[in-house]
Amino acid sequence: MAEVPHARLEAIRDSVSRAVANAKITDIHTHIYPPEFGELLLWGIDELLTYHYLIAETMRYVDIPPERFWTLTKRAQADLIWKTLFLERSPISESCRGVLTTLDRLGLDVSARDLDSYRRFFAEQSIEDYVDRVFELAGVDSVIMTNDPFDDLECPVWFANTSFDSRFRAALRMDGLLNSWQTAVPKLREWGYMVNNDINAETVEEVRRFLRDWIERMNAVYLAVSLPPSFVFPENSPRGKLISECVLPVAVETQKPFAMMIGVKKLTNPSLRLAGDSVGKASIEVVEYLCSNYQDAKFLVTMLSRENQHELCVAARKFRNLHVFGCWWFLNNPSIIDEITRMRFELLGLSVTPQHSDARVLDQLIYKWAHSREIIANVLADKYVDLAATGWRVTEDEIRRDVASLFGGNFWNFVR
Ligand code: HDL
Ligand code: ZN
Repeated sequence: MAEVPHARLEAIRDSVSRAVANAKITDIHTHIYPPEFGELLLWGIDELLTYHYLIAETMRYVDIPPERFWTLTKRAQADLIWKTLFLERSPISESCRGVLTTLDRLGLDVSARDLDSYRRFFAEQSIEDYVDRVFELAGVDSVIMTNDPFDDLECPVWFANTSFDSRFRAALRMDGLLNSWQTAVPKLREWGYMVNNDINAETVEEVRRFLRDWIERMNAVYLAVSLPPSFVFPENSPRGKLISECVLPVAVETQKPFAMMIGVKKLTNPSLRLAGDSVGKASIEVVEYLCSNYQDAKFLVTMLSRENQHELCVAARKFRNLHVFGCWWFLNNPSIIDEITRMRFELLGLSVTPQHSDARVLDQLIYKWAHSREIIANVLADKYVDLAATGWRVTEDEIRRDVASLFGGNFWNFVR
């Protein structure tokens, strides 16, 4: 074991910090939209404060029922959240800290705690310029959206053939199709797809046509669905049949990856609405089965339960058509990002996409990537320091090469 000079260790850490700080990121899963999508694009301090993560945290303190909270205006909700989580107690949670990181990186005086002055700043922004500023501050050069044909606000945008900012790429989100088939049938029929509740041969062909049409309409980068902890496959259910007869054949035919986001328990507390979802440990066997039995399909997988992470890494060691990504939702916290990233680098080397932002509010790109870059850079530097102790000397170019692969390169190679 070579004794590594302190100066060499510092040089390694500096090189990694620079490479990660300068990396141009592809954010492979978000819920943000370009201005052309109208009110689907959320931005500014009141949207930052009413992020559903902060609503859940606020409801733990305030003595008003959720039903009453939902009657408040967005501004009144933001005022209550600001008072409750930021002024009446220190904002130490990751979601609270994120708001402050964003304000700070935008050049606002966080120490002033002056919500009205922050509101005045955002009111002065033109959204077109502001999108550029957010992407620049976040160091992001493209984002993959979450695009749901069954969303009544979003669907018309696609039928209007609106052209929009090429930094925003689409992912065809299939929850409406796969997780609520009975509701999907009338909509599909309204759009001219002659489907029946009974998934017979004609329905299979029509759903395949629906998928092909939307992949083309969106120029979708991948197909995605969120799945419960109870997800099993194969399964004699509408979801099981639709995945095996429609999604997988079209994914293979188009070579679009099938992104499975597994482990969400929807509406554990319905009164909290979007903030009411929870997490459960899912079956890694379903991932192994799919990767093993559909070797000409490509699977992007992220799992929501911390308890699934190690077995997901091991599964990825067995199947090259499995690409692991992100520290999703309840995992997107410094202590867990650190743990999961170390586990992944140790088991999978650089063959992962360690993070996505899941940003719902445009400005969140700034904090979600500031926080994650710091953690991922620290873990990566530790790994190069471990290498240095063997006598291996990694060059600056090699560090930049490795970092580029983690922050988008691996993803685009997998997608192609
Ligand atoms: O299903 C998903 O894509 C999740 O990310 C949900 O949108 C969730 O509400 C969320 O925003 N998590 O960060
Ligand atoms: Zn998401």
